[in-house]
Amino acid sequence: MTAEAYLTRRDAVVSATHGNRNVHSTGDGRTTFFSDLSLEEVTVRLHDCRAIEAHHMDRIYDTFNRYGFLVLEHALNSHRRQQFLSLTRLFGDPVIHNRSASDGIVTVAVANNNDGYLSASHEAHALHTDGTFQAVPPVVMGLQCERPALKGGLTALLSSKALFNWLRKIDPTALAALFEPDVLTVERDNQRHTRPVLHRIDNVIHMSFRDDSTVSFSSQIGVQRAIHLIRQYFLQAHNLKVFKLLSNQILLVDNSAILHGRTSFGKEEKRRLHRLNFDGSGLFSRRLVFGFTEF
Ligand SMILES: O=C(O)CCC(=O)C(=O)O
Ligand SMILES: [Fe+2]
Repeated sequence: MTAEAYLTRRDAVVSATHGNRNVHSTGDGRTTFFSDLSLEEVTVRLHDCRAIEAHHMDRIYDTFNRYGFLVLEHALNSHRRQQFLSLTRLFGDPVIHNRSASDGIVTVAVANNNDGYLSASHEAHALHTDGTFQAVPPVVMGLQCERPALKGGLTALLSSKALFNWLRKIDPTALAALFEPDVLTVERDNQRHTRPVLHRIDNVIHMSFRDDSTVSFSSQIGVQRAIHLIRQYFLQAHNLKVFKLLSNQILLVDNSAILHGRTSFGKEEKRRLHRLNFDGSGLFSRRLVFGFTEF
């Protein structure tokens, strides 16, 4: 069966409006994860991303919907860029970035003149979601590894749902403050944007977060408490899944439900990744769910 036939055979998923786009936002069934999550559980191995068989498609959707991310490993060692771009069929159109090439891909490697962009440096990139500068952030974040660092440059992922549940338990007032419209302001180059950290559409919650030199937080007492707690939560190793993304592996993440980051690595390392973010539009992405529900 072709992938198209497989998809059209399935029932439609109820959709909700996310920003000005129509994406499916039933976060039901999102599983929280911690450091002990097995990588095997979230890795899908196939030959060529340009020709995905139906049973692989099944695993891609199941894994993404369950955990909010997956690692797609392609055996084919050539046509890497084309393979990555072909995933627009599954995850939606490319979201163009200040630093992207015309096809939407950003090269993540050390550049001498990085203009303050962490992705072009060897420094750690604290846990964040992509596109905090945009009113509607990219729905899916993709990172393809061409060459990992020999030492460091590890990927860290964190379940926003697990963080949410923890905050609700220990400080519900601080948690509620994260829904205020002016929690976080990001500023870089000529871009500036103020936004909430948590955003609810019907019963589905979406998270946008960043905490580095480009960011300032509202001085509201609840927000200040929440940020302090979030930073504490990040420091607990148990809360982070940390691993090395290897050559020919593509990490695909629900950018509204998972925070991602990376550890630092040596300046001289030849680490090289591609980043491509997707807008969640199109026929295939109807199989995907985004965000998370409260319970
Ligand atoms: O270098 C990495 O592994 C991640 C980079 C990143 O998150 C970004 O560029 O936004
Ligand atoms: Fe990122």
